[in-house]
Amino acid sequence: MIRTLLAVLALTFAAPAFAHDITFGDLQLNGPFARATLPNAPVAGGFVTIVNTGSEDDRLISATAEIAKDTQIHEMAMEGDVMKMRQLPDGLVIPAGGSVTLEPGGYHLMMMGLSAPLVEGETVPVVLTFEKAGTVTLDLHIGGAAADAPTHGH
Ligand SMILES: [Cu+2]
Repeated sequence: MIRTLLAVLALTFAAPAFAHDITFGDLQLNGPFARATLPNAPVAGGFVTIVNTGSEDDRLISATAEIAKDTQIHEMAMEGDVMKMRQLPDGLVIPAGGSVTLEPGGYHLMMMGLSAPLVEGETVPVVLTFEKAGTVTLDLHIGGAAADAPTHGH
């Protein structure tokens, strides 16, 4: 229920600003965004909806960002009453004919060890590698530092 609400809020908040959608083989990468960070913030999340129009599953296996020492694929999940996040060591399956949304409170790209803050209105490039589709560079549009940004325990 909370996740659904967050998803609706995130979509409502962010949808009009998106102009960085790309189509890449059988994949559509829609609405890539990140949120502005404070100076010296150690981490930032990256978000995008990945649609697989093909007939075979694909898998997001890695991500890199020049701005970060390390970029990981994470999920948020409830552990008892506590929202925690963890790295997905096997990546994220994008089912054939389906889609996966990376969003605040859910799956996300975790940029760790930032060398510079993320500035609202700019973009930050990330390189995504998929098992079948290959490697693509995606520009994340940097929005405001929204108050409902996920809390990260790193
Ligand atoms: Cu994370």
